[in-house]
Amino acid sequence: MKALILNSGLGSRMGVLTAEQPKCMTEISYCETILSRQLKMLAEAGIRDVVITTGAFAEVLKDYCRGLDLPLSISFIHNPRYRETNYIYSIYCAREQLMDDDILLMHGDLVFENRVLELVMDSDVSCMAVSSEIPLPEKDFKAVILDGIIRKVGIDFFDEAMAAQPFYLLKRNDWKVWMDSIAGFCERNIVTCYAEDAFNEVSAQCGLHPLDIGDMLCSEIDNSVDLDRVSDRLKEISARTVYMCFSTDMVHSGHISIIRKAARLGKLIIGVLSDEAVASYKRFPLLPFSERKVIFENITGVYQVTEQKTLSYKGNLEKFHPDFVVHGDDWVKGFQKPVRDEVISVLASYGGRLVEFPYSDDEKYLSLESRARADLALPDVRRARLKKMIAMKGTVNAIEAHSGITGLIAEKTVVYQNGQAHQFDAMWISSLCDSTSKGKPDIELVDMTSRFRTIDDIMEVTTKPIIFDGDTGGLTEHFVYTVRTLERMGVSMVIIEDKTGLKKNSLFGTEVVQTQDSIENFSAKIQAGKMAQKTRDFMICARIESLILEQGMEDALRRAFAYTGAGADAIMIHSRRKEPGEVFEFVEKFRAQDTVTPIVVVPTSFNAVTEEEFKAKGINVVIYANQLTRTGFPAMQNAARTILEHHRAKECDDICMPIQEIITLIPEE
Ligand code: SPV
Ligand code: MG
Repeated sequence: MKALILNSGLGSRMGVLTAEQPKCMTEISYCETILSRQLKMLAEAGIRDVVITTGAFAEVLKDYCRGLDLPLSISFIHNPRYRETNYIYSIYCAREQLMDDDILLMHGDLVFENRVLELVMDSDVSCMAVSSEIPLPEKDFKAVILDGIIRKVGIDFFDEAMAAQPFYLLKRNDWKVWMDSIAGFCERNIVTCYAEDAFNEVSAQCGLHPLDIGDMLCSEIDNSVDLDRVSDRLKEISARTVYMCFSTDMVHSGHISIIRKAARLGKLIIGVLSDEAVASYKRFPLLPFSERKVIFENITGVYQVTEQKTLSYKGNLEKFHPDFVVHGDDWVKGFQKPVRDEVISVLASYGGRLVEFPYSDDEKYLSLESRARADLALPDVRRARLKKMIAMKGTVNAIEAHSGITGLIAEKTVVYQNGQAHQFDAMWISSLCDSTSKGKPDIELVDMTSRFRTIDDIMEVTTKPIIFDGDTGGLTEHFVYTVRTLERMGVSMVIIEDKTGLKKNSLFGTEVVQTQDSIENFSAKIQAGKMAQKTRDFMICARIESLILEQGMEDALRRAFAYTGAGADAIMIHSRRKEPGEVFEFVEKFRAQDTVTPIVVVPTSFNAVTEEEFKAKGINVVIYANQLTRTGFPAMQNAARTILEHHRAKECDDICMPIQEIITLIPEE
């Protein structure tokens, strides 16, 4: 596409302003002339070739254009008869430069806003800018429209007409028809009329469509009154702001292209989603907020970058009051719809507008995302993430997984509530559930090799960090090997409990015989584990069973400080009471002396407490230790009973996942 700018006119109605230079060099805003503004906008929109017709002060104009130093190849075509002819003759002079291309035609005194340029350039058909909102002008151009096609353009038509501006996109075939007509006029020396008179003779073959630009700025400057009016509008336009939000950590050409478009609407403020919001919305960001912010700050066209702490735009919209919010049209439906609805209502409250561009679901971008996910599963990346999550969110949650499929449930389950997304931060490989799924009691009977196999099954299909239930850790001499293996696999944390001998599940409490280890022995085990690990990321958490075994708060606290002294990276305090009182008392007393060591809880019995309440108390990891197992097996038992009762499977169908769903549940990579 080539741009053609007609600058051969004398501009005599501009008075002194055109005494020494062409009209297009009139200043319209600070440091900007009509022409510099046009050329900059064309260059930014990707136009490379421009033809400018010249008349008076041709050399002044050429020097000026060169001085602008824009990435444009400009051909200057002089109309030697500029005093006695109209621009129909200038176009005729330039005809050889204007063959075989789509032409963006504009008058040299036309000032327009970026949205107009974008609409005209994006048109699939030949078009002319018209306005349904501006009253018909007395003296300026009007377009007569019949059956959706422009039949005539001129100043004397008032019926079936709309106000029109000399701003056209002409597809090459339509342009050829018009050009031939222009040539016919000029060769008959009809050179003082408008080029549009030549168009009117061939309009039926041109297919020129009206493009309604409403009240957007697109105006010629004929005199000083126009100049003042347009300059005022430009001040208003240059103060406009645009807001966009990004969660991405991999900026690609699709993002750049939408940023470019958005920046043409005004000063672009980008909200970069906080790490916490990104992690809850899709996955842990590969780059932290601080780095993502710097990337956006350095993209051309970005005016300001700010943090958006939630998926909701409300806070930032109320703070910045942008004139526009730009987004892809993918959020019209789906989980982001409530976010969009809220944006629309906040914008409506102060008169802002939402601009949506078509969303590109390009294959190459999707594969970037799946590569990022694959990276998250690498041992080093996965292992380090639990610590980062705790630092980032303060409190993280984990759900039990004991197989590939339960791992996938932990990985993929997302709940959207009021424009917020919630998902689990990590997985807990419970000894109870791992044993149960193998039909065995939770007494350290399932050996470590088998437990590692479970971890591997889960790791193969997931990316989230793993907390491993290491039971008692076994003999210290064995525990050091366990630590090394877990660390190598990419597990983030092992939790070992301070029991010895035949371990039973804590939820039995004192109903069964269980022996607590001595502080010395257990501390030595922790120390040996810490010595064995190779990375800084891996965490050993000491689980205190004093409350379970009714040894009292003092004992629990004494152990907690001894274990952290021995190097424990975190403390888990366990309880089987329905009320959280003793856990909260422990946390309060522990926090009075230690504000940093993460505290872990497993609220199987005190399950009425919410994550927010745990967070408020200073608890950092909340583990839902067995809920998938406790819901999955009863459903299976029910199915088995139903079949036995009916001697067939039909009655079971209602409680079964459809065959089609089960065979497509796991997508092939
Ligand atoms: C497990 O899930 O195996 C645990 C937690 O160790 S509890 O069952 O509460 O002891
Ligand atoms: Mg256990």
